[in-house]
Amino acid sequence: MARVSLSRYLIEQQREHGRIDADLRLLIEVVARACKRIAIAIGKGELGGVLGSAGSENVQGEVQKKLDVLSNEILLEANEWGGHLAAMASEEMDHPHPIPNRFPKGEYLLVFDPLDGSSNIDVNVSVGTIFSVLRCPEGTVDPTEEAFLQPGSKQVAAGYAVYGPTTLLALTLGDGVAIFTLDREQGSFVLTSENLSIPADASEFAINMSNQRHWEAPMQRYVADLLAGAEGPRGKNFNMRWVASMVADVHRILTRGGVFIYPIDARIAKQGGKLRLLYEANPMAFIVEQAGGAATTGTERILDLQPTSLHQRVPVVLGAKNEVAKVAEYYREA
Ligand code: P6P
Repeated sequence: MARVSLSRYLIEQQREHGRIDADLRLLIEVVARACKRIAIAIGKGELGGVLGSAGSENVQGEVQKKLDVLSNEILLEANEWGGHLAAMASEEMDHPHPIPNRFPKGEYLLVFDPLDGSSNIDVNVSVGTIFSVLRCPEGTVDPTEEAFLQPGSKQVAAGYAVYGPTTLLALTLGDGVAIFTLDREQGSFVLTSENLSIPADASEFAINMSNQRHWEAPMQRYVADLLAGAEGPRGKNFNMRWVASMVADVHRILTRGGVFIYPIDARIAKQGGKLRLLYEANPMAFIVEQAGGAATTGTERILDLQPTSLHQRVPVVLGAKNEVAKVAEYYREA
């Protein structure tokens, strides 16, 4: 197959499918370039002096790793001059980041988790960057938090980079999902698969079992039935994986199927869940649905949720559509 670079793919999406305009094409290329820089920084590890904590906390009250702060700065710097954005928001910043007045503003909003799963960095496990693109509401001059509070169904693009044995970029523009692999010699992302499809049934589930005693009863029953295997109500055996890096877990599901669950539990009920709606659940839900999967809170479609705050958290059940529907059955029966 002739090598199709990310640039060529985006040009063709613009020219042949009218899916994107020049500003959105620039946005995706700039984010991909930023992800290359993040991949290089991560790849240096201890030799780059970038491991360990930055000695600060983010809005989530989580200790920031040096790479969290560095990745955030790389994405801000890469995107502020291009004239394609009205504003940016990030897991690492309390409030939206305005485009400096010295640069032109555009019609898009970019929201991202610059380095997801960063607790895995110091033990050399795959981590990633997740991003979501929205249109800035008409007539908004200085976008505040409210401009970002749009249902995930309004996303015009979403994607993630996985910094693993290879660096991959997954991207949807609303017309299927494409995966690009970073050619380290050339420094360019090359199309390596498109029109991904998640099998409707799952044989593998991903959940942090150590929280089992805190889950709601329907979730406890659902997982107990998975664990009961062929002799149990499901009549088949299931395998389990938990990387504790959402990007790595979701990428596995996108490429070989399964279901990923971070449910509400008694410890985190008051905060609404663990994963953030705007820059984890929404982009991943868009990607998973574009690959024929489903993404809910357990009962509600994630892309239909009306966000109420920038860093809002929600429970997440995503992946094989029949398995996601099965979880909802357990909740309905309860
Ligand atoms: P736990 C990483 O911190 C993250 O936000 C997701 O990437 C990941 O799926 C989840 O939290 C892991 O949470 O409770 O298993 O450490």
